[in-house]
Amino acid sequence: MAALEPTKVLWHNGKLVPWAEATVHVGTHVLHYGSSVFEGIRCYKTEKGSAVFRLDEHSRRLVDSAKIYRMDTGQDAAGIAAACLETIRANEMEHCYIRPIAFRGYHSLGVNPMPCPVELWVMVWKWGAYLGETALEEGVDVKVSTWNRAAPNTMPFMAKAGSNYMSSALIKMEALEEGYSEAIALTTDGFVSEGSGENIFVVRDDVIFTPPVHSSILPGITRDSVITLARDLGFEVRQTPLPRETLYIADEVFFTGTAVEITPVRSIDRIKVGEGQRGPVTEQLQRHFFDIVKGRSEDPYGWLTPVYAQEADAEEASFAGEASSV
Ligand code: PPE
Repeated sequence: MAALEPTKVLWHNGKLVPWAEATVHVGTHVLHYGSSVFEGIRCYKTEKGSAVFRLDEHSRRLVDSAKIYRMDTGQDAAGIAAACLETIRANEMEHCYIRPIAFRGYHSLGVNPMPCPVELWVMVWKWGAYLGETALEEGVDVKVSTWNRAAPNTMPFMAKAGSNYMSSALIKMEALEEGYSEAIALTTDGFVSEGSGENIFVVRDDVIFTPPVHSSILPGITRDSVITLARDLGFEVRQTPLPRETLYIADEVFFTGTAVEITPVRSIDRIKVGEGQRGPVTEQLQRHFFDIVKGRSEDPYGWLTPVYAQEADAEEASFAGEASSV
């Protein structure tokens, strides 16, 4: 993975701070106890200017995650969305990944996080293909992880919390060490859950299946977008617990997520998925998804928030005719 490239500024509790000054003390609560919640959002360069994908839904999920952990960030969803837009504009990004993060700051150490002030930051950076350059077209080789996702009422997976990602890191490191791009984790009772940073979908006989929220998944916003797109394209979509072996007998399997977008899975545990290449349902969903996020087609769901709205006319002129491909 490429090293972070500094941008000009980060947003911190309402102020813009230069990149090099965006630091914390080693005594900061989050470093010891993982007390953070965060989001990952993409800003796309569209044919009508830069636009953020589902900004309101991501902002709302951050509010929800903070509420689960009794954190007061000082911002509601509208405030978080505004902070994201301000950070993109201050850094003059055309396209980027946006990471708002709230964490328990510096005051005292000990498990109780309540005395520690909550800090809210937004950083942005350029993030390309998540599972490699060829993944979107050719698909990825994955395994079923030996690590399960945590059971319900252990860690709240509906919160996008930093601490959940120690589970993800175990899943990811095992996969990479064994020569796979990614791994799929099961729930503690053996049903399919999700990848280390992605939701998963299975296609069989043109019916699309995905694990339900109670299968220890993060309720992904890309997952929700794909369910909406698929239903509007006429597919039946079922959110139902999936036994592990449904992965091996699927016609198609694909991951969804902000970073991974829609990425086909071509083998699982060295067993070919379908023909061992991107399938037609995955391709159709990718085409509709990328047409919307890149502004090549209408945005019937209102999923895009323009970043430089006041410059919309100028943006339209400068981006006109610039076709980008998946
Ligand atoms: N499950 C997990 C565990 C997860 O981390 C993500 C996003 C998803 C599902 C999909 O959610 P959504 O982005 O709302 O569709 N993972 C983010 C972070 C990846 C990282 O390495 O950091 C992402 O895709 O941005």
